[in-house]
Amino acid sequence: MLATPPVPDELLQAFRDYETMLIIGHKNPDGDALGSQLALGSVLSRMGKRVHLLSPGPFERHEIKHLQDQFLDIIPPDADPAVSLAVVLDCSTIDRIGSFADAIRDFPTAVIDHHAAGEPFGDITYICSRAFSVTFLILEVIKALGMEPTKQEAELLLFGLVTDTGFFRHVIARRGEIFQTAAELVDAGASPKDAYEQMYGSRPFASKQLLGLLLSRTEFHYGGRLLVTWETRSEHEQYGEQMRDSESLYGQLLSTEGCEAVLYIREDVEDGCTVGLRSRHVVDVSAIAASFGGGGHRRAAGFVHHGDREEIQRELITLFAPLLQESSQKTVAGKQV
Ligand SMILES: [Mn+2]
Repeated sequence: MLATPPVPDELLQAFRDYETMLIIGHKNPDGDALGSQLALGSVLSRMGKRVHLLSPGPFERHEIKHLQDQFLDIIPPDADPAVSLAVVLDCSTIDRIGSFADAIRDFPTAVIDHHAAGEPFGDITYICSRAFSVTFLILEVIKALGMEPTKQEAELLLFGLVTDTGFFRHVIARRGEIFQTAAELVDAGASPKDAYEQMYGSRPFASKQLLGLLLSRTEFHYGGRLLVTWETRSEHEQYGEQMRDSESLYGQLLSTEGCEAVLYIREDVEDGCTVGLRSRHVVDVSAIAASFGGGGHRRAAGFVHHGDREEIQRELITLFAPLLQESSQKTVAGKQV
């Protein structure tokens, strides 16, 4: 078990010194970005700070939709760079915050993040790629400030932790610190049962139908080591972003016998598609995503491609050739084609 690096003193000092906090998370926010923002915002409010929570949205994931009301999509015009600190959470590159990147140009900026790949930015950084989630780091910040999380803050922090670890399924041996952190949060009032219900409970049946469609069209490459599926524009329009259950899709595909990596491409941006990459043991998908201007973690990464879906799909499949043992076999949903 390794200790997390200490929270930089200059970050703690900035939290004490600045009057106003602009807390910003990434586009297409998830439970880690929003949970970190809300929990840190709550702590800083308790310290007497004026807090603005900012998100470029869109709030499309099923489990976070209800949080939208608490976030602004523009910086309040009266925010003064002389007394305000911009705090960017869960972003390895500044373009992840969309138009806020320009808007905070004149503001001192702190960054708290846990991504392996990216282009570091900001005046004060607390970046730890070993951290399971940014909420994991926010708990360190809270303790370093000499405070304890409230029940609500603990719930938000646990929500980020279970989001980014697939409810602890991605945790490997000798990383016991995650359970110490989880225990602290549960003892502070967070409920894993409620967090599970929030993440996976009460999804519309259409999300299961979309999942079935994506599973049934899956292509097998390199003897089943690479599994590839996609969502067309018309399917995306038919089902909508809300019906997407990527977590279940990746879970089903990665648990297929012989599977090492998964590619899931969605025609969900105006002039192109979003590419999601996952791997089990060997392939560092963050390196692949980074070579296309994206980012992420070794086992989970992605990028946006401006261009044709079928073209990038072919290119990516070819890129996996040296990473997975070559085989000419190709099958659809388990059948040879
Ligand atoms: Mn995260």
